[in-house]
Amino acid sequence: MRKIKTCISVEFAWRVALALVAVVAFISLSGATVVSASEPANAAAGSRESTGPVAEVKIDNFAFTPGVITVKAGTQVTWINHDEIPHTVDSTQGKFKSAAMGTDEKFQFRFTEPGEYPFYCRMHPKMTGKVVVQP
Ligand SMILES: [Cu+2]
Repeated sequence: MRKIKTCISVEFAWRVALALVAVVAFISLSGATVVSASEPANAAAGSRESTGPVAEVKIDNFAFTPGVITVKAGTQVTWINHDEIPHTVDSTQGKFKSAAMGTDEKFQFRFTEPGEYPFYCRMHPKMTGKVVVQP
């Protein structure tokens, strides 16, 4: 009888040990999950920072300012419409094309290839500008 009891308690001890191992494993796994969950967030934040340089072109009083902007390859250019009527940003080479932007709306495009990128507003074709992308 005593032997059986011992066996049971050994088995019970094993179960407790296994349960502890499982709990420890779960904690370390969830710890790993937390780490891996925060890593992409950090990576995303990092990539947001490492997205490279940014530049801004304002649209004000039917004009792009600056009219010619020179940036490094990889720069993300943001156009912001400060007028009270809609404007667009259209590449004359068909490289990019914004929707009609209302007041304070933005359009963004990343220039990865060196070159010259003239653009205009398709609602007011006399509104023109150019992005010069340097290597
Ligand atoms: Cu316009």
